[in-house]
Amino acid sequence: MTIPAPHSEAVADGHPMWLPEAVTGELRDRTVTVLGEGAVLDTLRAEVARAGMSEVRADADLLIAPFDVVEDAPEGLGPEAFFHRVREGRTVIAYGGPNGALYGWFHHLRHLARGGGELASTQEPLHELRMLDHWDNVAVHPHMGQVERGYAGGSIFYDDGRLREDLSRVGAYARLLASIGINRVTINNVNVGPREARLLTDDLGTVERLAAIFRSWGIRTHLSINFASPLTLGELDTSDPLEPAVQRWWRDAAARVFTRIPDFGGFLVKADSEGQPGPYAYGRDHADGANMLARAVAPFEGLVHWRAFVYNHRQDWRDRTTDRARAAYDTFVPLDGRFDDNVILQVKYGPLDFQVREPISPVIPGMTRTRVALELQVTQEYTGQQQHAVYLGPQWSEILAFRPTGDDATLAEAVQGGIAAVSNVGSDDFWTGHPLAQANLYAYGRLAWDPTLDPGTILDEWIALTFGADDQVRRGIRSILDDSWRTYEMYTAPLGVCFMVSPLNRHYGPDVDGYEYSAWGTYHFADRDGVGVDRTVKTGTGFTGQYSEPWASRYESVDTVPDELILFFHHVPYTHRLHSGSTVIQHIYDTHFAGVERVDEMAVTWDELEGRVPSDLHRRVGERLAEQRRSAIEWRDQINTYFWRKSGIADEAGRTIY
Ligand code: GCV
Repeated sequence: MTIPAPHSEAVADGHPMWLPEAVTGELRDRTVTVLGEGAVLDTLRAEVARAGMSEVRADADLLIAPFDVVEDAPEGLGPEAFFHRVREGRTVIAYGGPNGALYGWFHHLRHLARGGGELASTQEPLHELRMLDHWDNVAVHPHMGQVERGYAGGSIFYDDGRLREDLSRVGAYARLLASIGINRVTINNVNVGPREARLLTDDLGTVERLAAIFRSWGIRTHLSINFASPLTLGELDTSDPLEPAVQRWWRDAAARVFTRIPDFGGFLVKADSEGQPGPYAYGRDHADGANMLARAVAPFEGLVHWRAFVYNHRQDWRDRTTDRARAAYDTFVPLDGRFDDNVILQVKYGPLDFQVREPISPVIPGMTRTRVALELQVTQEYTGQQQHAVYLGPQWSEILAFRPTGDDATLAEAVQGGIAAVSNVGSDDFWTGHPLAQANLYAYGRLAWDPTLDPGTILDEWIALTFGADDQVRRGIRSILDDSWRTYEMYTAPLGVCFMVSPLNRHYGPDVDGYEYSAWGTYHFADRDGVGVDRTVKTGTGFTGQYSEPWASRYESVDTVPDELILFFHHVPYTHRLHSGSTVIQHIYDTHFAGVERVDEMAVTWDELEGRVPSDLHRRVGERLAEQRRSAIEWRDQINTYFWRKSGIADEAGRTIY
């Protein structure tokens, strides 16, 4: 089908993201039969009506019906599965349960947007839990604002201390999430302040209203809680998890929530992490803390997502024996086997903090008797803050395809507790600040559904659904985004060394030594001879020993460590020769010059799309590309100059270094 570019679409409420009205154009005046009842099917009926289809009892162009009433439908599949067949002008969407029906419908829209044609496809998500976490504060935080690490305006939920009156955007968002298969949302920041703690008590009405919107799109709502609430809300003088009064407090709190919101998902907890309270204050461990909460929600089939992001953020930089990368494994692996079944340990993909390049966290394969969830960051905290065009699909795809024990299961298969990620949307007209960052949200949902999808194909889908069928637009955006993650890596911190971001400017832009003498445990140890962190068992912090084979040995040796991670695992001389044939110093110079050149090419390609995409969107992306270029040059020049001054080794190509 041909979708006209949505130039003139009325978007009083902002750009529609990837489902403009035009997407359903071809379905107008066609007939449909929808079988089944319930809130989600009501939503689906409203969807088909919105597309201009009319419901008929029989012989419809599109039949949406449960598996058991459709001939040839597959058997033995779960409630989120669907079967989608287009044959001789007739379409069948057979479903396992209401969510499957909705997912099948959106699969059909994707299919039409990409040209349609005959097809027969059965789909079921790999994971039951596909979650988005919002770091939205109800009250504006003095340092972090309305949305912590948010780069797209305010929160779509809250405004200055209260729930927004107009929640139409939340409805539009829930629809978009359903279209990519997200079925869980956490509605407040993991750093839970006093105002946010009240969501669980006297402000439950807020949760109830948001949950009602999400529910109609098959999405269950979760809440971040503050572990010290029994104490800080003034009701008890302790929050010791082994204290019966504390256990009762949480049981009562859970009962209140589930009475009002029977499909409530559960609690997300950041405990004993970056100043958040936790069980340590009472000499208890994370299993004590997590199980206490898990038992409070268990009668209602609720879950506790307990985060593994635990480390000493008050480290002395002089102390070379403490390694932040080791912290989560050292803390949690000894507790493996002690967590209740409804506890999910939520682990960031790398051992540090959502860097552009990190090895996989060894906690994930290390916890074989615990349900573990993978945590990704859609919001681009360390990847350009939605000022830079950085498509993260390839990074996530690489992470999901990693084989932690060599040839056995992929990481995607190993995470029994599903996938979670921090959302990137806000009140901005384009939802995500940088309009091209919408592709990251889209890709996250698609990969959470099927981790084996190709990130390029996912981009094609997003482009078709967003901009229509103009092939020049498709090729242009593909050429800008396909390698943009690697481009960003090229002009920022090199070879897996991490950080080098500005602490003063909220992690945006370069500051090579910004964290070097800080308490945060993120150091690069550059000196006149070399750079990198020795995390080997033989001479370093021993972190490589937390991996299984073949990775433990591969990371331990400079001869076998992958180039892109060498500085994460080793301190090497600037003259060390990489597998690529280049020396470390020359690699730094080359990639930083080339990275900026690639940004220049991105800007030229974007200019050529003028008139083919909505003009306000074209302008916004153009402005962001100009900022990306400025920032990339700053990165290039600070990094190159820093290492030239440290090493005294000139660039072989004689380019300008200051
Ligand atoms: C919500 C990083 C971010 C913090 C964030 C934290 C976390 O440290 O900078 O803003 O806090 O991760 O994941 O808890």
